[in-house]
Amino acid sequence: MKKVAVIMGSDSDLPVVKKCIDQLKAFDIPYEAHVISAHRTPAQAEKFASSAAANGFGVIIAAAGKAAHLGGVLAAYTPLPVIGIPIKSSTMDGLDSLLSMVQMPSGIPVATVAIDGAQNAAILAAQMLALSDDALAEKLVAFKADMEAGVLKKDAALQETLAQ
Ligand code: RP5
Repeated sequence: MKKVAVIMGSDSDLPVVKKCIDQLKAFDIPYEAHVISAHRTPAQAEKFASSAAANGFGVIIAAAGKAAHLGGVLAAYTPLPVIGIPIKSSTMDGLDSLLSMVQMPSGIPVATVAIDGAQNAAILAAQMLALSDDALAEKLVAFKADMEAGVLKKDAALQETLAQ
């Protein structure tokens, strides 16, 4: 299976990004995580993204806050799909990060999840890789079934509470 690259702009993003890494691990998806900044280490951002496909990656996840250009810069240097996680890291509650990631010009998409939506980034990456991996596709079906069972259980508990 191809690897997922989890790139964060700063180690201060890790508490949020950890939810993404945990979900990738739960799906047994091989990954690498790195701190690379679009602004502080632009040469590394170019180098990593330019060689990512040749290095066995299938998807890149980019987490960044404030003027969050990381996803866009990585996407500029690779044909791989890039998923952005806008981090709520500033006085603007993450809206700055969200808009910096999602408002990409035509030709360079960044598939942006919700502010701090790290788990969804991992699920979306899994769905992309599952297009060519039947075992992973089965794990995604089981994941959805578990979610459904969890909600049904909560509804049953609610009905019991309301009936008292
Ligand atoms: C962004 O600036 C990072 O992704 C992080 O969310 C934010 C703050 O970085 P630090 O100053 O904590 O390193 O580039």
